[in-house]
Amino acid sequence: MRYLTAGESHGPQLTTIIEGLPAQLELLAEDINTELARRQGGYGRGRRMQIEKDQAQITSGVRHGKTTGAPIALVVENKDWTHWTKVMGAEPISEDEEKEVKRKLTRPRPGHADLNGAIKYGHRDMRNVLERSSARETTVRVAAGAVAKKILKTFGIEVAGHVLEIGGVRAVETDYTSVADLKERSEASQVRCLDEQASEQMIAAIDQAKQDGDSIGGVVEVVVQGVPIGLGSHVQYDRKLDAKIAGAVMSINAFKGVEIGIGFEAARLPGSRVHDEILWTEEDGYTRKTNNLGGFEGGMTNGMPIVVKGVMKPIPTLYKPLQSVDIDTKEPFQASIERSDSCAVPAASVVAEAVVAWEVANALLETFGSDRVDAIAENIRRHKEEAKDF
Ligand code: EPS
Repeated sequence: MRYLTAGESHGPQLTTIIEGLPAQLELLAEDINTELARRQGGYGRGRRMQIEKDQAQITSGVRHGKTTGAPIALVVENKDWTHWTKVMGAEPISEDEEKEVKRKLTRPRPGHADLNGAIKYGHRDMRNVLERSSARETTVRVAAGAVAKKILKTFGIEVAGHVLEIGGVRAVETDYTSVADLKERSEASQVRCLDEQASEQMIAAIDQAKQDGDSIGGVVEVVVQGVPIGLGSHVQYDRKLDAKIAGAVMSINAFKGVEIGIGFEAARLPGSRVHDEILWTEEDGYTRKTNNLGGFEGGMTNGMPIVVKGVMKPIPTLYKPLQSVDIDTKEPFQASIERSDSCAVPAASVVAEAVVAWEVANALLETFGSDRVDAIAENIRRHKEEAKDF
């Protein structure tokens, strides 16, 4: 399977095309819209989210609620487009019109793609960079992820995400009894955090950042439960599923780090306290006593839940000005902006779920793939039976 996204933050719409989905998968726009609404929420979002009401339109590949095997195209409209038709239109505009719309951007924001993208592509108007580098693009990644989640759910695999840290406030109470419990409790928190006390403190930290004209980042975690043993492979570097997942999480806008399982903590512990001891029971087959390695050994899943953390830096669009240089005048200036989110970590946890779900679903289809859902189900059933008594 593969997917691509297209679309600008203030353009008419965002699009994704998904290729390689099996036929006979039940898929409704509602499955996607639920995920889009989750991404739009979370405490700390700015005014843009009051304008948008993200809804996916399925424009190909699904008929009467089921996939046909043809590429799926999903489209999400930008409601804000109505305010940007001139600035973002595909038709040429005259110099006078350009002056009139006065939206040429020559002042790069520190921490954003603006300057590097402008130099790379030769854009004197950095809007050509920021419109595409904007996290608005994650809308359709969540749409593609919703399709991946649907595949996983069909085969008994559940994905959930939550927030562990925002602006230096860390969740202490992070235990959950099941993925269902994790989902329910994170959904109930405005910052998608299981720890109620920490949630309050995170909200206060976001309020403070907003008041200061600043932004704050954090840490999110994604858990995938019910994964068969042996997704990914040890035989080639580019087939290791943990590496693909790490790459996918790092590709989310503003993410600066990824950990699998206990991650960097493994550097501080002896091997005897890191590696997960192997158990076998008639009922469950092979399991591990602990899950420090986050469901991976040798780049392959070991049947334990996949556990991935990602670090999001504070959003670089600040009300508090940081020093930069105007690319036309070369004069220093203090950047200031009109509109931003002070914290998008809760939303980013939904994006992280989506990109992880995509990689796992893709690996699942690689290993058990077929053109039809019923044949894949049979392949997985047989594999699980064999693995249990292996
Ligand atoms: C973003 C800036 C803001 C955010 C946007 C990401 O948008 P605007 O420039 O329109 O105020 O709201 O996020 C989204 C639109 C979204 O859907 O998540 C940026 O510069 O990255």
